[in-house]
Amino acid sequence: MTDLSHLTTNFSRELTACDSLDSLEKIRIHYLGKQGLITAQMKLLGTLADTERKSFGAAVNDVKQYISETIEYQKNILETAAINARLASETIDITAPIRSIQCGTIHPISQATEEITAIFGAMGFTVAEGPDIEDDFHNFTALNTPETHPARQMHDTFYLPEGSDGRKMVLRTQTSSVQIRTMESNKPPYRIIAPGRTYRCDSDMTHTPMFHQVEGLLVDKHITMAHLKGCITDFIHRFFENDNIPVRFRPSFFPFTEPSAEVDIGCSWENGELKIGAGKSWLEVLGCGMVHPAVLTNVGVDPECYQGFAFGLGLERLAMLKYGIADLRTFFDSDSRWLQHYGFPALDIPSLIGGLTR
Ligand code: 2NL
Repeated sequence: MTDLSHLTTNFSRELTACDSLDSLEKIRIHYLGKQGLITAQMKLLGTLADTERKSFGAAVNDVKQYISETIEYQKNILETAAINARLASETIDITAPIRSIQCGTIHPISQATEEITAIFGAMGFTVAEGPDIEDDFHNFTALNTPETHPARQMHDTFYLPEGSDGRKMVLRTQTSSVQIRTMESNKPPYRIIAPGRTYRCDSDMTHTPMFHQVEGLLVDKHITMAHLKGCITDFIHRFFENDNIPVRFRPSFFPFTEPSAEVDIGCSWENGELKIGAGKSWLEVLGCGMVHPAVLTNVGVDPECYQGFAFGLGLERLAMLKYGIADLRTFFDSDSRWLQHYGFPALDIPSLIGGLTR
């Protein structure tokens, strides 16, 4: 049996010295814990005679209640003090300037892809995709490109090292290979566009080794060059948002189309500034033609039953013209200031059904 008043005095002294929740918890354990001083006194009760147990038990209980209530009270005081200290140290300076928030933007190439996809989407074209790494057949042979064609030469095309299967693979030089694959694995009619990356071994002011194309293909019964001209003219008017732009089809040559044409739009140069839509000059914007019968035969489509047209356009060039971008190479610099300036807000993508919404 310990002198309870001695125990209480010690407790009070310890409590006075206690100034943190941690040390308060140590005090609680010291008195009320499993091995604590009060707990030890409670355990002692069983060894006492009845009369003694009654009075001492009541006394121990009183002290125990006093200690636990005092600790609880002190805990409240310390917790409140801790909160007040935090509130005092964590004040918010509402006069401080905000941190600038920089939102990402849609790259002009992505924007142009979306706009072009929306225009052709409204005409019933769907998007087809295929691999960037192609075999010789899908990139050249199926497209009626002669073995001697300059496009096949080493200096125009990125050839990959020959694999163990001996297959000659290339980085696709146009996205036509996507349309070849679509025709191989589906029955006509076809009405697809193939946007994507293309690669040519070329690098100067107006060429980058990787660039973007959208190719289109429409094959059905009774398709004529009039359909081609109408489709391309409508596209140009919608893309440049001006129905009065003069459009000119100029005879040209591609191995995969016959006849073939290059398409120019009317423009003028005033004080060195390009104006699209009127004037005496012409600007080439895309190439097109009626799909060569040999190409249809190569993918198992009977050219006696089906005809069609195809076109290919360079996205960088069209984006430069529409958005007023002067230098091709800036597209690929990843300069965030350039992207802030020429990029588009993320929630402004034209709907695939409604056409342009900008
Ligand atoms: C250009 C010219 C063109 C095609 C691409 C094509 C695809 C198939 C069949 C026939 Cl599967 N033709 N594509 C046709 C004419 C021109 O691109 O100057 N592109 C930038």
